[in-house]
Amino acid sequence: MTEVIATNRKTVILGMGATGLSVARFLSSLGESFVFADTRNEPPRLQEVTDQYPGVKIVLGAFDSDLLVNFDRVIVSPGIALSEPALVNAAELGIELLGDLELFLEHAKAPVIAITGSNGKSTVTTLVGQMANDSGLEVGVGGNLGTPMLDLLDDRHQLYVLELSSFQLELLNDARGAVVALLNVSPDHMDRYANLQHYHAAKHRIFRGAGKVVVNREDLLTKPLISSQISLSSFALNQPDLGDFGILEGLEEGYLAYGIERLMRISEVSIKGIHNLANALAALALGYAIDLPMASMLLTLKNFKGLPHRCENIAEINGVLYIDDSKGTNVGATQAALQGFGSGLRKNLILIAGGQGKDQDFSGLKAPAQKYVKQALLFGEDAQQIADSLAGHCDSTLVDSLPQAVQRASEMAMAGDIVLLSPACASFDMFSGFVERGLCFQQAVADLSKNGGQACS
Ligand code: UMA
Ligand code: ADP
Repeated sequence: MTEVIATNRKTVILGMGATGLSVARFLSSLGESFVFADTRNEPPRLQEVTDQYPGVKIVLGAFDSDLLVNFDRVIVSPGIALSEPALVNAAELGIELLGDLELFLEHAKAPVIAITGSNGKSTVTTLVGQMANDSGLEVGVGGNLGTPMLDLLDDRHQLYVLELSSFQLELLNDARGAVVALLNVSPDHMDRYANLQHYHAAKHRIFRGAGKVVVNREDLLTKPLISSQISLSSFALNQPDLGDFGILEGLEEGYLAYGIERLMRISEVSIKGIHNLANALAALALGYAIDLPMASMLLTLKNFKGLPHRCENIAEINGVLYIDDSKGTNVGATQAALQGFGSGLRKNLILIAGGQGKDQDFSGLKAPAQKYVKQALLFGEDAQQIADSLAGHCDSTLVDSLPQAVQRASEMAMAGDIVLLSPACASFDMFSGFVERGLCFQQAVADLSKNGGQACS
């Protein structure tokens, strides 16, 4: 049980989402009082908060710039940007700003593995958690993945595995000896950051105070910039040096390897796609860093089927494969999916993409679209922007909705083609999140088979 340490500190929790509520539960368990504030007039979980914390003050609506001046400590939810004037003001006044991560690390009694990157975080976090679990450890797995990290705290746990977003890292000052990984860096959340350097700087905060570091040796942006004595190992899809993870004898028929040691045939890895081999190697490097037994980790890798809505094979209708990659929410992810499913022989992909572009530059899609995409079907808020980027590289058509895109795709697909939903965008213009978008796609595909399998024209 958590020790009760009541204080007179005046604390405000900013944000009444999953994180804010977990912070409230945590502070309550310590006997500490707090105030809630949320920029929204009607945050979705308001009723739950008023029911659970009847005496607690709640401030709703746009923050006044002096909202925080009378507090000692502000606990900021990841969805709130630090550029919010009330936070800028509080920082200038020397008021303590922190996120749930700092609180978590302060109170976690077991070792922590922390994973960030632009893509692959959820897959690697889940896989490492499964490896630890299969090797007999009591493990808490969460963070950006879904379960707020403070809800994981439990003295029975022997290990924590956290997925961390750039938002959650913005206020981190000391990783307190955690084993950390930065998987890859490509542009994302450009509506929150002034430029790629700012996003990169947020990601790199994971290295502060880290015990061991795992990086991607083929992605220079993942390497720590400061020289340090931290123990560093790497993974990538090429031949590894001694002490690193990689591939021997090529991607076609080769092996996952540790230095010169062959570990497992690539064909035995269940999760498909080249990007998932990188994820598998990252997971092995992290597990190795905390001494998980190699044989057990390799067995987990053989059995791990991957997460829903990440390059998930959902149906084959009249020889046409339908893939749900709804979690492909930025250009880097969609590039990986196009490269993973594109055929070298002919243009075999019908790409369904679009949504909220988060101020991204879509030009990174041009080359893989030119090579693999016979038709792009684009929907949502920033569909036109994607169409403009793809002009001259593949045929594009704007459609009104995702089900309409699926219908059109089924009419133009031939046996051997793949219909790939990999939106390169957030979903919030039309859906509650990537899960709802993926389920909508799956339903539209199921409707095709019900209607007699119109996937082949
Ligand atoms: N918001 C306001 N005003 C506020 C507070 C929040 O408008 O005062 C808005 C935010 O802009 C955002 C939404 O409310 O649109 C939720 O923000 P939040 O900070 O309250 O989020 P939580 O419900 O606490 O969920 C957060 C993560 N969400 C974000 O970082 C936006 C969840 O990641 C995470 O699972 C959860 O904590 C538990 O750790 C989700 C996510 O989309 C899956 N993450 C982004 C991503 O993966 O790309 C970073
Ligand atoms: P995240 O949690 O970082 O969003 P996920 O594991 O949920 O990552 O994968 C989301 C999508 O990102 C996948 O559906 C795939 O399109 C892409 N992806 C996954 N791993 C990688 C990787 N290592 N490199 C590039 N893209 C990837």
